[in-house]
Amino acid sequence: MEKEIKDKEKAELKLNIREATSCDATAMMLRKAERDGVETAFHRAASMKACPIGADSACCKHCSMGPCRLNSRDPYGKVGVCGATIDTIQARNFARMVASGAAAHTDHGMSMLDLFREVVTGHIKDYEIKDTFKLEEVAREIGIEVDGRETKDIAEDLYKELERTYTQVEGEIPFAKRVPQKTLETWRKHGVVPRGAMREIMELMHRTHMGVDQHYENITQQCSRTALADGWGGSMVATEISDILFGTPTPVRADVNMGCLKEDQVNVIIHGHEPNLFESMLDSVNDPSLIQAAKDAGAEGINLVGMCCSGAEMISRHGIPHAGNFMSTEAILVTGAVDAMGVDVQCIKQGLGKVAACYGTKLFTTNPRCRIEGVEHIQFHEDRARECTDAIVENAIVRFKNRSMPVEIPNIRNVGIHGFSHEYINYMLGGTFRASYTPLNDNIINGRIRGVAGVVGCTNPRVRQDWVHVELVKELIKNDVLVVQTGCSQIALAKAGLYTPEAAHLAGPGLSEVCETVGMPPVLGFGSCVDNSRILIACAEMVRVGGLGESIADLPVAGAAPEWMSEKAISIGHYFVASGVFTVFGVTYPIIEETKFHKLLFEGLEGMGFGKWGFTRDPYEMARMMIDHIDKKRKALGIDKARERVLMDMADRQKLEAA
Ligand code: BF8
Ligand code: SF4
Repeated sequence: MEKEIKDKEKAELKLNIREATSCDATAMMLRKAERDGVETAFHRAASMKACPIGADSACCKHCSMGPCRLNSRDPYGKVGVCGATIDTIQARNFARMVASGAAAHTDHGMSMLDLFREVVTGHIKDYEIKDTFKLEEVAREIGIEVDGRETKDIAEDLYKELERTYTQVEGEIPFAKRVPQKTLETWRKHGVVPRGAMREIMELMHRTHMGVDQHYENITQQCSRTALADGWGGSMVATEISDILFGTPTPVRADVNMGCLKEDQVNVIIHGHEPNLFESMLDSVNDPSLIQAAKDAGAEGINLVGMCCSGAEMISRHGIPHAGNFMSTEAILVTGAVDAMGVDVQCIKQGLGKVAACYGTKLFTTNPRCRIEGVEHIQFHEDRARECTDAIVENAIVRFKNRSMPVEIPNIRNVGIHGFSHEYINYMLGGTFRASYTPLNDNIINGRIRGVAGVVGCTNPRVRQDWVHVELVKELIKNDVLVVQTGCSQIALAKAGLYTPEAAHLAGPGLSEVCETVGMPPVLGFGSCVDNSRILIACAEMVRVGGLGESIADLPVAGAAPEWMSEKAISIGHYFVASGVFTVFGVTYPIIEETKFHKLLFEGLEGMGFGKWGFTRDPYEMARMMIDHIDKKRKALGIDKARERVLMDMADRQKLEAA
């Protein structure tokens, strides 16, 4: 009897692939995985319920008098052993997510800056400064003398100045100079202008230790300061230095989806976040001796493909094909076509090791920060970068030669235009001779473009992969909201075919007119998650150009991470909120509704001049919330000429449900 019940439970928890993903290629590979007896994160999510206490953030394990578990249905009914209230516990848990997410982005940014220093001093010769124009622009913006000076001298000063982003113990971070004056005044008033990221993260970890900060408002203040040290600090440095070293993206046609793999070629995937590894791999796969070795092994050539965020940077900068987002990283190995996968840091599932072993794919970790038990490590050294990436290719060639299993590649590829940047928007809308945001602002003021939405972030097996992203973005553009994107969300929409100028027909009349005039898609991809800093800069530029208010909080803009999963996403969400943007998350929100801390994040912060948080799992409701907010801002700006929101009609809904 007991066995029967267990079997029944198991059957109930079986993965429903149609419900798990709206990505056809991933679905095909999940079916194959099941035929092959291989388990993925989708399967584990289906058979393992999320812990309900953790999901509500109603538990604290900050000391060994606990862990203490409060009741989310009666949050004020009891306190922890030390007396910590539900608001303290939730605020501390939330703050530690921000600290961890911010640490990930800032450590990545610092790695880029370390590389930059070594390139400038001439210690590293495998990389060089590719975009001197951008170098000068960034230097000028933060007050470094540029005119008549040697590139090397400017670069040295830029390094010294940007290092303060991480290390300075007092004073405002360099990119605070980019923040609109009124937004900066709000930050100063509330004591949240970041010092160095190391200092902010350290203080936040200290304050969330047992028995330190036990006022949720005070914890939130340091939480905002730390998140801003990420957005306007660590992440922004990562983006700017990567542009200077590897080139600022300009629009480029490129393919996404698993069909980018080639059966007759040696397939190499780089998955992770730091572009230095990927850039070196780009050199390796173009090395004539390695190409010859691949040919000698019977391959037509070497095929390099990206995944996740460094992939999103490489599609933007070089048009390197991108095979899929976070929830497809195990599924793609199921094709049997991946000869080697090299990973660096962040969002690397430990489960990859097992799936790779099942299909004989050579999986390599490369960064000392990220090792996986049972997975081979080839250390990546920037001063001899090719050693690591050449070795990965050599291993891939061996694996190609010995492919023993049948290969099955979903024949799905979606072409699109990627590689937008804040600089290119300037140029695209303004033209060469009057590069400026004025046309964007004008189109917002005249109502053709209702507002701008950033739709970003992860995919998560707790919701149907890509579906919330795609439905949300379609709804937004239908209502004339221009969408800018990064990370896994960008890839979800690219797979859905929205990265083509032709997708303008899905936009409302105003936005589609702008898109058709300029020849741009209604959805613009800005790159990886650290490139969310491009969206901050775009917001600052919209304020600077004028006509849309004096602070970021005045702009008709909104943000969303509808399928978020990582702590980095929480840090990003909070720096957008602290910068003045209404930001809506899906999946789940780790705070109990109606608690004081929840009210502070969802209402109180807005009254202080910041943005605010929102939450819903429903993409249509999410779009409604964002559009209402945009309309509220338009009204406050006096540019609210009557606009009717296009509602999804019954026929549309039925079509969707049948799909
Ligand atoms: O930094 S969107 S799943 S890959 S965390 Fe990760 Fe989320 Fe993807 Fe990139 Ni960003
Ligand atoms: Fe419990 Fe307080 Fe210790 Fe947290 S810090 S585990 S609430 S006693």
